[in-house]
Amino acid sequence: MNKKVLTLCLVYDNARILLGMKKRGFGAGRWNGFGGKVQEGETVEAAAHRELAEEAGIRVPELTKRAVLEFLFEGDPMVLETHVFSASVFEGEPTESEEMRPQWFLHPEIPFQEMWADDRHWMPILLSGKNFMGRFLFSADHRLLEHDIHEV
Ligand code: 6U4
Repeated sequence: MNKKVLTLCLVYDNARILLGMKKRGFGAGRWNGFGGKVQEGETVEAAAHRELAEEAGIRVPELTKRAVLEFLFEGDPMVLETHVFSASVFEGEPTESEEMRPQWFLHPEIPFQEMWADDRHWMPILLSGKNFMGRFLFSADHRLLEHDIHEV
């Protein structure tokens, strides 16, 4: 089984969450957290900081580990092992990059219909402060077929 290690960072407080519209590549046209592939010789946490700076133009003094999510696609042996981090304090002004257009959303206005189909299942758990693990199976055309989430 092949594995790709990815990061995903969610910056939020009690009222709002920062999401980015992915402008190109995998998941283009969807709102998502900020992140990407962990590079060779890089720790997962260093990759999370780097992607947040590259894609949203912000720095965070501290990232908190919140979840590991596995994404699988029917007919594809690759597992996307995605390490989810959160932060509430950040430095800088969220700025559009080549890859993402950042925007704040109030919690009740998170645009789940324009996001990956798994997000509606775990984002409320994330915002409630809990840690969790999840496994999600998608069809080749990105419909969510199965999901399994455990709080930890
Ligand atoms: P390039 O184009 O090589 O710079 P890179 O930014 O390294 O890409 P990318 O964009 O492929 O990596 O990373 C995918 C991003 O999408 C990661 O932050 C993880 C996230 N992601 C992938 N599947 C997801 C899913 N089902 N639900 C979700 N986020 C997902 O919420």
